[in-house]
Amino acid sequence: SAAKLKVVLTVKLPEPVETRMRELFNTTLWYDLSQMPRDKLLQAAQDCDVLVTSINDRIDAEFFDAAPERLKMIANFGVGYDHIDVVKGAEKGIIITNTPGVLTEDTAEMTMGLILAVSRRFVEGAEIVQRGEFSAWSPTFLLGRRVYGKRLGIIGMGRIGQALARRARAFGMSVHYHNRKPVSARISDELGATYWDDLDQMLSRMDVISINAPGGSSTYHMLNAERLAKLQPHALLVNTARGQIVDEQALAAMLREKRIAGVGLDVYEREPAINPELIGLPNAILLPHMASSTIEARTDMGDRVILNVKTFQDGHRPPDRVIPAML
Ligand code: 8YV
Repeated sequence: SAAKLKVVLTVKLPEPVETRMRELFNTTLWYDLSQMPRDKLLQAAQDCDVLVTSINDRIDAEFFDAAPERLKMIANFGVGYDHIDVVKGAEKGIIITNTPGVLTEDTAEMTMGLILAVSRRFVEGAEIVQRGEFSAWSPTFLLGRRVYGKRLGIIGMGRIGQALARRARAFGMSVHYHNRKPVSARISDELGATYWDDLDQMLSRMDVISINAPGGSSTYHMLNAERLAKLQPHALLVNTARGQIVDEQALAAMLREKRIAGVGLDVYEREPAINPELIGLPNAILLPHMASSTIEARTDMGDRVILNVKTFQDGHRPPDRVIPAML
């Protein structure tokens, strides 16, 4: 069999995943749970065949320019790869892979959970109990809004958007979506989803908006101040995709001015920093990028990374190779 590749991990992976990697490859761990300093990242890439990376690392043009001949593959632990300059990577002939499919249901679950939590004020209620302030019930206490019968507009109808659509239907929502193009007739029939070519029109007609599109330059500030202004004052927005899709400053202003009723956010423009104007608002549920944080998804993501690296080590084309659209 082929010689073992030298694999460097820039982030700690679940124990069973690391154990398996140590068996299959010549694996080094850079045990750094927090953001790794830039020079450390560039250093990590200096002496390996494969770099296993995550959203914490910025794999940009500078990185690729500094990368040695030896580096042949970047295996991303995650489905989104907007932190990787895939065009530059392709120019340098470096194979880039991601982990699609294995965190779809988990992310859709969390998104549906956020829709319910924001609509029905779970967090405000839980905090009242924790503070010992549940003193009496009243008919007008913590009134939320019913999810059943509401219109959900999904921005980005890929795997995760579709998984969310199925859940939303089960909760009695009508499903609408905006996407670069309509989904196939088969999927559209199954989901009973209405396609909106015009995002502004969809925004102005929905009760809940969920962002499930990829990040990167094609969706950067897709929801800018002007677009956000199309939302109705009773509308809710949830984002479990990428923070850069929304102008966070404009969103905070909308919330403070009550031009939107609530938000559920798992992702931010400058993670892990969060715009301070979003903090402390009762109608904003803010989560720390945890939509795919399940034991099952993390294990499956690790298995997917292993499959990609192993396939490459065996001299074949890795299944989850990311190819820049423009090449
Ligand atoms: C991860 C994600 O937590 O897969 C993605 O794109 O955002 C999350 O699942 C993280 O990005 C891992 O790198």
